[in-house]
Amino acid sequence: MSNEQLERRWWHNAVVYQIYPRSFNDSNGDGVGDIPGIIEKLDHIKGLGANVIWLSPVYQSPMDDNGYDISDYYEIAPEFGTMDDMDELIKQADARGIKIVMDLVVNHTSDEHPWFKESKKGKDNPKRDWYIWKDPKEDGSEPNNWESFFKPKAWTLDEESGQYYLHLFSNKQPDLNWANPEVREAVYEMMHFWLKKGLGGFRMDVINMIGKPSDFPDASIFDEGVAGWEHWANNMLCHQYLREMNEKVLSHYDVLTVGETPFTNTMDGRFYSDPGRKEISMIFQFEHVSIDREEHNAVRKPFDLLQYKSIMSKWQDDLYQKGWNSVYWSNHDQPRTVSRYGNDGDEYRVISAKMLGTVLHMMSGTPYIYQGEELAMTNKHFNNIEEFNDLMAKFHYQKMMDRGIEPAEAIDFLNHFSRDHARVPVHWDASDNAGFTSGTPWLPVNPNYTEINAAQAVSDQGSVYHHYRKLVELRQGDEYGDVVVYGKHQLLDPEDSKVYAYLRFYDGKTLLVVANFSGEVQSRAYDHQLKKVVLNNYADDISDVRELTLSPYQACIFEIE
Ligand code: TEU
Ligand code: CA
Repeated sequence: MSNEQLERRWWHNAVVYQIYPRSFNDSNGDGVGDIPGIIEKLDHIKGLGANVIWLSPVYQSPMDDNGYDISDYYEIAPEFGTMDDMDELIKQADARGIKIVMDLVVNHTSDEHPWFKESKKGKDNPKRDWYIWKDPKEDGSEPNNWESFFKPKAWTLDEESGQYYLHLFSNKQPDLNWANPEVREAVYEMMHFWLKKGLGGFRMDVINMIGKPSDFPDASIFDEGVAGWEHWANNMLCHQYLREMNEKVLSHYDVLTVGETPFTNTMDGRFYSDPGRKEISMIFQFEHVSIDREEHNAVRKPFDLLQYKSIMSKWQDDLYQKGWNSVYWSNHDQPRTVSRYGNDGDEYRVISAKMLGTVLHMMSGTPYIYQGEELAMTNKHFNNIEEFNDLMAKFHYQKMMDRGIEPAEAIDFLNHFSRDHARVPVHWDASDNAGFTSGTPWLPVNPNYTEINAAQAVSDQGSVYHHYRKLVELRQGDEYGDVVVYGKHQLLDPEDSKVYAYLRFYDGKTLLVVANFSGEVQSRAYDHQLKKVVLNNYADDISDVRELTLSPYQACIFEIE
């Protein structure tokens, strides 16, 4: 079966490597990663085969949320470098066949953005309506009961004017008013400025939240997520703004656009990514990373492989020929992949990380590799709340304290889920501070850097880095590229709680992917004739898939008749 209904696009077989600049590589010893530091390491990314870099924000920012609070969209934050450095990065990446995708953070700005400073000046200011200002309720309380991701309430009172402004994130991240056409035009103009530099596209931060219903109704759903989401996530206004953005900006360039979209189902996924709707290339959804916790309430739940398989398969199947997936294990907001889903102990860290990479990279969609995932970097242990940096960790901690949870238990939750795990600097080598900086790193490195680092991984053909490289080669190579990128997907044995197995078909070619998620040996039988073992994270010879003995965390890709 082929997928010819979907017009082929360059980003269909792209592999994205995500860089969180603050934590990637520091070139000048101030302890903060920077753009020249990224340029120094481009060959590491090229060596992996990734051909797109998603660069988390490098714009001017007071860094309340590490750059997701932008105070000037046309300037680079001095700690990250200069506009010349940015131009050089685009050029150097291009010379290696790598496109740069920048983060587009336009649901909100920083409260230190000149637009907001103007807006705050008073009700008559021409920029007042660029943000969302509302009168209090009669009793002086917030205009409605919406919550924020980082604060208890989504509204902050401005004493001077007596009005509240809306912020779905921190009070230093006021939401822009997309209902105002001037705001939209200003955003489009800024997007043209960057795209004209030859960018590969944009990753659009919480883009599914830009539409706010004009009546600002109270939330009535409190059992999941941030109260209010039923009103501001994925509404028709958002789709309308995206189609306008597509017409005025995106349609003029051949770019990859990925919308970050919490609270979405597969039908929403189609609404955003169906090419005929002319919105964006793909979304970045959160269903599968929400299995093991209630994030908003900071409650941990056991990881359930059956649920994981069912969610991933639903996305694979529902978007087939209808839209486009992105697939990922982690990003800068998620814990480390191998610690969360694999086994980060000495014995199985490498094996289980290869298993996880295999399962994900044989799926349809555009895979995202988060910096350090290719080294199987692990979660770091934090001892107390002072050691965390992220504002969300602090917010979750406070929530848990308010619920009467013991500090030790709260720290245990954060040791599983804090966004700081992803933000610990990348381990480049075994020298001081993992070779990340010659100074003092802004967030201390993980002491296990002496064993887990890029120098080791690149020189060891048996490393996770080289396994990922092979997975990328399969996607981009002639032999299996079509089946990996465009093949139809079929989940096998949905009730198998230890082994994840699925098929991919394209034009007479079939792949069988089998992955043991457990630390025990598993025997399984798949009723197919083996043609070739394409990749195996163990060295054993396999001659028959009708009688398979899978070692702990073993993962194989087979071509079958
Ligand atoms: O994240 C949006 C978002 O929904 C996160 O708060 C998410 O719930 C959590 O981080 C996932 O565990 C985006 C950015 O990725 C994040 O870094 C920013 O802090 C946030 O938007 C605000 O811009
Ligand atoms: Ca630096």
